[in-house]
Amino acid sequence: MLKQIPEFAIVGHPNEGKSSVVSTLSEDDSVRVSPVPGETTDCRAFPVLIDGREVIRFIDTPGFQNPRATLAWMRAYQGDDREMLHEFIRAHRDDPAMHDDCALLAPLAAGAGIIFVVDGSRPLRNMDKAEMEILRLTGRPRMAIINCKDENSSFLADWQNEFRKHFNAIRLFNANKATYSQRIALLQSLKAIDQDLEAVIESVIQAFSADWDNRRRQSAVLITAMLAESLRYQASAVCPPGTDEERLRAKLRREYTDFVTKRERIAHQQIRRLFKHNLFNLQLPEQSILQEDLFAAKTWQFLGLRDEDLIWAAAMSGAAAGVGIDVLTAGVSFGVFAAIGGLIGAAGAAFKGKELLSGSRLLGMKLDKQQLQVGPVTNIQLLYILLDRALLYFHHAANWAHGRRDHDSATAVTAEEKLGCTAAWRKEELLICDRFFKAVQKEDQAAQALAETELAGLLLAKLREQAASG
Ligand SMILES: Nc1nc2c(ncn2[C@@H]2O[C@H](COP(=O)(O)OP(=O)(O)OP(=O)(O)O)[C@@H](O)[C@H]2O)c(=O)[nH]1
Ligand SMILES: [Mg+2]
Repeated sequence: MLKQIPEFAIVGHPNEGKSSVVSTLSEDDSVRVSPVPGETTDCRAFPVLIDGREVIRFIDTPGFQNPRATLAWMRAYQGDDREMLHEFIRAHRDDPAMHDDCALLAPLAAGAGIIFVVDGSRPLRNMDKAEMEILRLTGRPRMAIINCKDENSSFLADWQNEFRKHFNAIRLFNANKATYSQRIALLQSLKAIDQDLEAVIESVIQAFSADWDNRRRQSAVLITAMLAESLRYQASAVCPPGTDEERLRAKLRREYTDFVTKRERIAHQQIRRLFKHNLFNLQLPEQSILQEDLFAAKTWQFLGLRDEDLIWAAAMSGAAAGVGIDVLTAGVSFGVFAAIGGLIGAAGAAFKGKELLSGSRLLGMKLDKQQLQVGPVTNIQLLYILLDRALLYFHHAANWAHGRRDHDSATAVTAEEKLGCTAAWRKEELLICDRFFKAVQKEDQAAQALAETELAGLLLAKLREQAASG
C-alpha cells in the first residue's frame, strides 16, 4: 500500500531529465537542473502544497550508477521479495560505487511509486534494459515517461515496445514544454498504474484543478485592479504664468507613462508569482510583442482593437467620449492607432513611440490658468492594449514549464504575433470594457465596483477559455 500522500520517485539514467520532470510536475523552480550528468547526488522530496496542505510528493533521485551489478545482485537474491530493497541497501550502503543506486532505491523501499524517465531522442541500450528490469523486480507500481530532449523521434517505437514489457503506463512528456493540461494528463495516467492509487490521485487532480481555477480568478482580479488604476490615473502641476509649459507637459506625460508602465509590470509579476515562477525570471519569447514597451508604436500596431471596432465602440459610447473624438475626427488628432498603422505601413517610416502621447486628447491634458492636468486617459485603446498584454503574459506564465532553464527562443510559444485577442471579442464583451472604462473614471464608487466585478467576471471566463484551448 502506498502512503496516504501519494509519493513518486523519479528515477532513470543520469542526465535524462529526471530533475527537469520533478521541477515541472511540482512547479518548483528550485530543483537543480544541469547539463552535466551526476548533478543530483541525493534524494530530495518536492511536495506539492495546495492551500498549505501537501497533496502529492515527487522525489528527485540520482541516476543509476551501476545498474548491471545491481541487477545481478537482485537476480541472485533468494530472500523474501518484500525485503529485497532493504536488503540491497543494507548490503551496499558502505560501498561508494553503489551510493547512487542505494539512494535511488531508498524511496522505493519506503513505498514510493516509480516514474522512470528516459530521453527518447536517443537509441535504447542494454543498460536501459537492465534499469527497467531492476524497476520491474522492485514490484512497485510504475510508469515510464519519454522525455524527448530534442526533436528526433526515430527511436520512439523502440522505446515504446520495450516499455510495454516493464511498465503499467507509458507517456510522452516533455519536461521543458509540458503545459498544465499535459501535467493533468500525466496524473490521469498515474491513476491507472495501480488501483490503490486511483482515488487518491483523483483527489489530487481535483485539488490541482481547483487551485488553477483560483489562480485564474486571482489573475482576473489583479488585471482588473491594474486597469482601474492605470485608467483612472491623473496628475497635475501648478502652472503659474511664465512657466515653461512645454517642459511641464513633457514632465507630466513622462510621469504618466512611468506610472502605467510600472503598474503593468507589477501586475505581471503578481501573475508570475501566482504560477510559482519564483527564482527564474520568466523568459518571454524573443519575438513576443511583450518585449516591446507598452507605449511603443509596434505595441499599438499589433494589439488592441482594429479601427472599425473602435469606431463601433465609439459610436456606442457617444461621440462626446474621448475615444469618439479621437477616432472620428480626421486630421492631426486622428487616433494614434490609425496614425501608427498608416505610418508603419508606409515604407517603414520611422515613428517614435513617444509621439503616441503627444496628442493632448490621449491623455486628456488640459490647462487652466493655474494648473496643468494630465489624465485620466481619454483613449479607450489603452485599456485594450493593457488587456491584450496581460492576457498574453498570463498565457506565458501559465504555460512556462518550471523545469525549463535554457530559454531557447526558437522553441518558445509564439502563436501570438497577430492582433491581440481583444480584437476578436464579441460586441457584448466590448461593451463591458466600455462600461468599465467610463465607470472607473467617475466618482461614483458603487458604479465603479459594479463595473470592476463585471470586467473581472469577463476576464475569468476568458482565462478559462484560454485554458480549455491550451
Ligand atoms: N531541450 C531539452 N532539454 C532538456 C529536457 N529535459 C531536460 N533537459 C536538459 O537536460 C539536462 C539534464 O537535465 P536534468 O533534469 O538535470 O537531468 P537529470 O536526469 O536530473 O540528471 P542527473 O541529476 O545528473 O542524473 C539539462 O541541461 C536540462 O536542461 C527537454 O525536454 N528538452
Ligand atoms: Mg537530477
